[in-house]
Amino acid sequence: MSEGIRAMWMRGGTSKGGYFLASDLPQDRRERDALLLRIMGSPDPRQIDGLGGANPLTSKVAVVKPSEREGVDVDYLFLQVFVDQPIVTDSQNCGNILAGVGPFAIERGLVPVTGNKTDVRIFMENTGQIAIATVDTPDGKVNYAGEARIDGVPGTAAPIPIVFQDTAGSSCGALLPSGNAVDVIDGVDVTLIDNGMPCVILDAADFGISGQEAPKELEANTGLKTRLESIRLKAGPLMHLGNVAEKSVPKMTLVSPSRHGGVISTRSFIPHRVHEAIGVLGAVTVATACLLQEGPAAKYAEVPEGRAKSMSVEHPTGEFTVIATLDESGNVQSAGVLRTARKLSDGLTFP
Ligand code: NQM
Repeated sequence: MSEGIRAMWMRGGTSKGGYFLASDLPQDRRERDALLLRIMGSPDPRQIDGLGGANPLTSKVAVVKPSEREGVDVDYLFLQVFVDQPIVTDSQNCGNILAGVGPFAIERGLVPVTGNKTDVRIFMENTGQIAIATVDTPDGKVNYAGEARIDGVPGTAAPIPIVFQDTAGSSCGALLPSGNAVDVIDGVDVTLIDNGMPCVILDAADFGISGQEAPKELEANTGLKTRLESIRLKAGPLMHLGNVAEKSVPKMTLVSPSRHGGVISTRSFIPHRVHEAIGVLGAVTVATACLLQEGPAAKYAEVPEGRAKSMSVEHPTGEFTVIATLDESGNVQSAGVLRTARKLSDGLTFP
């Protein structure tokens, strides 16, 4: 039996996964991926022989190392471990798992505590951008308990505000990679957009649904899923993502008018299961689509006035507020979000 691999398991935002120091994993990518598949118990829809939770939202990995970049504390590589296929991909970032990176880096001694709050500057390797997470650190160590509440997670926890900068075109090279606010694919108007997460924004009404359905109901709608996958495979090359058949991007976000006072309502295929809430950078990207002149999101969006916009994106288990700060040209310059995280276990895992 192996001597075990050091891993911390954490809830990060509305996701859950394993957090590893890069130095605790094999350098060789194939060896590393084989190991992570074993640890998660993939490929298997139940992940019965591993720590994965049988859902893409609970089959995630953060690989963290001290950064050599000027003004950056740590580098964070996100890996999505597919549940039922032998695939580990770095083709997407994850802002939820990101929420645990600051606490993890402090716990592992990569970042010193600087007072009651400690800012951790994180280079997100998947997309090459910086996020600044503020971690609650009274008494010289990470505190996880607190009063912050995020929809999609029961109870409350210590707040972890995160600010993203310059996320436009994170994976696709441009905010609107096709050059258009609206394209037509399979006869449907779509917005192909990337402000931190490549997303295809679609009008739920174009698929004969209200956009208020529960995730399970949407996942049972095979006709809908077939149409979305056909659009997604065509969107991939238009978004400069190449063949996306085995990639977890772009995400497919169905929008409809808000029902609870927010800017817009969403249901997100990520890309084959339906998110119980919405991804962090997914929400930033949808909020940005709401600010365009045209497109399925702009059509329904109720956008607040001012250069610092508090934009509430509704999702199946509540809402997600993005504080979008616009520059003079009306482009999103930075986006602030609130997340929480919780350390669930720390020890050895035996692949
Ligand atoms: O968009 C799920 C999640 C995510 C991604 C997904 C995320 C983000 O909720 O930043 O957080 O879309 O695969 O963890």
